[in-house]
Amino acid sequence: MDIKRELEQGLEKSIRDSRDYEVYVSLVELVNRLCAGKEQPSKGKKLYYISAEFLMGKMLSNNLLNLGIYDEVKKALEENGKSLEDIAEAEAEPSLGNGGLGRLAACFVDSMATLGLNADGVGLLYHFGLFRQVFKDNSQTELPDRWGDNHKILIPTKREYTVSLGGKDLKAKMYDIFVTGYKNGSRRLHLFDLEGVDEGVVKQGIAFDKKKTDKNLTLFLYPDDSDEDGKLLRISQQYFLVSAGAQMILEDCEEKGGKPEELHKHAVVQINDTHPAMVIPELIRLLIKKGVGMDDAIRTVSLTCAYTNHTILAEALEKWDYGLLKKAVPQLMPIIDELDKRIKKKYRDKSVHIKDENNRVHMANMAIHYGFSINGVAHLHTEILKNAELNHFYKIYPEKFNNKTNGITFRRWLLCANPQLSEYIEKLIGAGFKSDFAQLSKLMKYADDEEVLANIINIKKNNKKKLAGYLEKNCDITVPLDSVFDIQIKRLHEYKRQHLNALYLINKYMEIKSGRYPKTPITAIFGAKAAAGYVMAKDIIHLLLCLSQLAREDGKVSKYLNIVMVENYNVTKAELLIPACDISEQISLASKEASGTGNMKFMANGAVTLGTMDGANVEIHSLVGDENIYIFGAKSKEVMARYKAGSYDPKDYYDKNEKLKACVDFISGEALSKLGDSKKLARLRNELLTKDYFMALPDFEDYVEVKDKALDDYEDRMLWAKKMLMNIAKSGYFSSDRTVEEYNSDIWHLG
Ligand code: 26Q
Repeated sequence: MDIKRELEQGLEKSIRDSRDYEVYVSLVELVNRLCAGKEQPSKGKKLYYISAEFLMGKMLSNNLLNLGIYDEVKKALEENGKSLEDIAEAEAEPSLGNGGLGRLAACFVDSMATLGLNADGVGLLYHFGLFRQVFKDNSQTELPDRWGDNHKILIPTKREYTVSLGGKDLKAKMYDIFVTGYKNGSRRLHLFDLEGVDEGVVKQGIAFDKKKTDKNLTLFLYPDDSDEDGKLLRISQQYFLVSAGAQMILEDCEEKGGKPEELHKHAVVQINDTHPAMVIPELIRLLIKKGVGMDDAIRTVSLTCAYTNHTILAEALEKWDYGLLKKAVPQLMPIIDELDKRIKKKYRDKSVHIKDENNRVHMANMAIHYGFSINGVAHLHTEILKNAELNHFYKIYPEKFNNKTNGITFRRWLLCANPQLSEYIEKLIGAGFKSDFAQLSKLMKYADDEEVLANIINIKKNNKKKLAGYLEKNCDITVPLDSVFDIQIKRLHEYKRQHLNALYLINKYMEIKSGRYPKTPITAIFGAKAAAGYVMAKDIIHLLLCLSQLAREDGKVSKYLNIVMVENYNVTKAELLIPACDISEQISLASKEASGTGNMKFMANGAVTLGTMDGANVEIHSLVGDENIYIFGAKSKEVMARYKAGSYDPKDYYDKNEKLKACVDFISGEALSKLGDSKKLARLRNELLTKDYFMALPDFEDYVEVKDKALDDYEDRMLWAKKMLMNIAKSGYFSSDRTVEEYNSDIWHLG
């Protein structure tokens, strides 16, 4: 292909005379043309992966790689005075997700396209995404993330559907994004947008009139739901997604000549967490409208829908107030009533009912009863679902429960994010690993090869240099290149325990102040957004930013310890951070992190995990062995027993351990209060001392000991490099191609 000609035709001028953004647009148009020519035929049964989030990340480089024209384009641009890297910067990252669940959905659509499965993603088009995080006075503030302003990846379609909300008809318009498969065809992600949505209703920050659903419905992901209007808006968004989605699915079925009552033969719907669970009653309602009887409609839909659970936190399992549901979606209530009635008739056990005594509708319960599969996302998580959290359901439907350990797409997270490492691996073991990541295990034979180890150390150094350059330019912070890069990047949540890491850093700070210096300087990096209404999470960000300033402004300390909080953490930043990491922090309270997927990305890029026996860390541990991972803290059984006993008191640990006491007190002490808001800091300390719901204090001592051991081991660079290599070599299991193949062979059964 003559790339220059293709691009210049679109540009109507030379590449050289065009601005980066213009070249970007012309490249997107080229990608879309190529994708349109590679669309896979929709034959046989089709999977619809329905999700409130798709955290796609920038798409251009990944698409060029998958289409096999990355090098060609890069060369053509260079010959015409442009750099692909600069042009990729002109692309805004689609802000259609929040965290792991959304990124998982994005990895899955990549794998589906690569494997050539008949499968589409179905989601919403949020104009302002979650929010753009801006730090001010060491605190998080939120602004609309205007990612769509310059976006050309959206392809308008002719499809539109009417959705009734609160008795009013709204129109859903469908846009598509092409998803490319690696050396294979392309597929589509369908995103619904509200016709007539008005960006102008957002006034200050991310505040807007929540009542104007006909104007605001597709502006934000997870709008604040602390009041009734917010809850109504959330319900409305969810229904808008599932109603438009369900209409599209039935339309597809009809187009293929399928009868409505045989939907399960033509479609399978994977429900990503509870957010789209209303698709079940909506499909039933639509089938009944088409003349199918209630019994048949329920049976067909139950054979069509499968549910993935991503959490065991009770507060994250959605329960909607019956009265609110009735206000937003009165048409669904007779169906929900019927579904509930049938369950109540069969089971007296209240824990499996759909409508509870407080008139709340349990979305997960509905999805388990009226779907044919429920899966957890890592071995431990599924075991906990079966044996504890959802045990009552497991007893009724043992055959429905299954595990699908999460995965990541190595195309994005290794090939694109870390080209130097990827090329080096190719030199060592050939290109086969690029389509079969299990082949990374061939690297094992180099575990004691000093030249290879020296080379991977060198690649890591280059990635650190690139990150340091970015931090210097964008965060105004200079980090020593020879320091150990210790990184914790994920949503801010108490169970993920960023504050445990903070307690460690406070301890390290005090050690340095008392003249005990680490052998190698430490660069601790965080990236996290806190939900706008989550006070404790925002207080933890405040603590991290104050600590960062404290260390930065103390010349004696900053030689040994740097603490960096990256603003507006997103996929693009993850791609820069992960390849540069030495120690991957995966320190959730055991039993609480369903899987984690960042842990897998770090591993594939040669970082060593410091973590608890939680989520997929357990599987990483059994793959790499004790030697190549740092495990600490209470195990899940112990944690669950502690909760059950109900006798945990953080004070017991605080009083017993001088070091811990000093660290906890430091939070609200003079040094930090001078830099921040003493009320917030005191509130955080008090919370830890009186509640500590996620048990950071009991794990503190072990965390400090094991982390210091990791830092000590880092001193022997060759030994460390061997750990890096072993992690890379064993990471292939976590390819999302493997996960998606398992979904297909156990749940979807696509041709
Ligand atoms: C629920 C109720 C009310 C408001 C919001 C929510 C809500 C919103 C988002 C609940 C959950 C989420 C997101 C969850 C999520 O990202 N879960 C992560 O999923 C990953 C993929 O399976 C796992 O690896 C992570 O362990 C899990 O935390």
